[in-house]
Amino acid sequence: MSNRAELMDRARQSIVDADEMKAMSVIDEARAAGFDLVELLRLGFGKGNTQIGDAFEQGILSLPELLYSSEVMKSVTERVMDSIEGTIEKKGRILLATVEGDAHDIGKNIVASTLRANGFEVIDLGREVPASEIIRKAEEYQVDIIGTSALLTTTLPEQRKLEQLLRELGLREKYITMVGGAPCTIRWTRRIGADSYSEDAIDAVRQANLLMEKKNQNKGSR
Ligand code: B1M
Repeated sequence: MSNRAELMDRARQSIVDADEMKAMSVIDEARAAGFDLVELLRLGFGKGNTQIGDAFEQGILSLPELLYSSEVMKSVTERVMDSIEGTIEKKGRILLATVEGDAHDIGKNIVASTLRANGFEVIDLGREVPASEIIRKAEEYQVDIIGTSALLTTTLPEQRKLEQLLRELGLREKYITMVGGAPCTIRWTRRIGADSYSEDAIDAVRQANLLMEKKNQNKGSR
């Protein structure tokens, strides 16, 4: 019989080791033992996800290692989310995309997995997505939040383009906007009129929680 703390640690380690087989067997064991899979995702696998992001930033982890680990995190998140589909109430629906002209999606994928692991429904449009397409999909899926990632100083203006287009279409008040990516700053966020900036995936969850709380309070007071 597996002990909870030991399973959590094995989940974390499976992401650090980018070991998909090990990760899947931890999910099977946790399910058989009746553990909460969302908690396993958040406090076990999620911890590994944060650890690999930090290790890359500190130069301890190489880029291919980061890629392999984030792919395992993606599979694990999908597997857990599929198995609990419909059993938990989602905190909100978030659309994520890397902006047009930008092929960097490793960080955005980590943000997507972390948000999913923390109870958000995420519609991930992938990378190099034009602002018009982001808005079209936001309308189609009736999302609460639109989040964009930009990794190049040359593609950062796409985040401003999204804000402008939303305003032109009279949709700016309908959506909460979140921005992120290495060259993005709080100053830039204020300058373009986006609602929120997050430094990393954990911060993105914190911001999304706050923004949804605020949205629900406003709904309640109307
Ligand atoms: Co590119 N690249 N790259 N690259 N690349 C950078 C970004 C660069 C800093 C390298 C350098 O010069 N030192 C530089 C940008 C310089 C600049 O503009 N200031 C650069 C360049 C110049 C380029 C090319 C132009 C190179 C060329 O072809 N001449 C080219 C552009 C291609 C294009 O986009 N059209 C290019 C290409 C590539 C690859 C395709 C080879 C590859 C991307 C593969 C992929 O993503 N699928 C790549 C990579 C891997 C990098 C580096 C090495 C790593 C980026 C990364 O994944 N970081 C990068 C240098 C570096 O950072 N050491 C570099 C790890 C990731 C976890 O962090 O993405 O910051 P990050 O995400 C974080 C936070 O930012 C935040 O949370 C994440 C998790 O903690 N976050 C959000 C991100 N999005 C968020 C959204 C949110 C909230 C938080 O809310 C919505």
